[in-house]
Amino acid sequence: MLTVYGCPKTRSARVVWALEEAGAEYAYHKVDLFTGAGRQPDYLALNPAGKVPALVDGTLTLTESAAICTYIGDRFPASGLTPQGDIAARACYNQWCYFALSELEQPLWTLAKHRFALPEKRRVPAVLETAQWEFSVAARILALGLGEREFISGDHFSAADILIAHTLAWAQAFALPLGHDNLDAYAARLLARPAFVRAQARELAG
Ligand SMILES: N[C@@H](CCC(=O)N[C@@H](CS)C(=O)NCC(=O)O)C(=O)O
Repeated sequence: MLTVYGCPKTRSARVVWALEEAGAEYAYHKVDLFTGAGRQPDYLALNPAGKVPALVDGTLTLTESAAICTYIGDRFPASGLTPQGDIAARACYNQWCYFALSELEQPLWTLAKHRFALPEKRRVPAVLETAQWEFSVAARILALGLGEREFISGDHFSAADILIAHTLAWAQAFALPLGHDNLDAYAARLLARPAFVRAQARELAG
């Protein structure tokens, strides 16, 4: 049995979404970040960073959302969440996963950290405007890469779409315009997938 450690409205949504797409059986353990559960010794023993998501599968513990989503795709290959056996397709998939984390998500994380996540004395309001601009730069590259295609990598849904669509939902929650019609349509389409809707309900139910 796989166990996800997560908290609603965080990056654990990506992992629960991937599990729902894969039709996997899993247990969900809520780590309430807002009451300090991530800093309790039992959770720090699992993830010394005190962050979510984490996934435990037998003796394996993983703590990075992109690595976890990729693992779920490989663990449940029939899900089609990760390209199997075609190294070029896998490289394109990897490229968009890395883009999601290093380019698209980073400005949003900067906004979150300097608006509320960091201790007040560490926040630098002057970076907020630059972070918004950086997001618009990354969104433009994403819009060019997506073009008129339905999915970001290859011709079917993959875990790269999970990482990117979740990040676009994050931008929308911050009231940042995606700035491109194809991104608006892509986000609306992917965030309406039944597996994402189920994932949100599962996290809220704890
Ligand atoms: N790179 C990590 C980032 C994980 C992360 O920062 N998670 C946030 C929630 S979205 C968290 O747990 N923050 C709690 C903290 O920083 O103490 C991933 O993608 O899994």
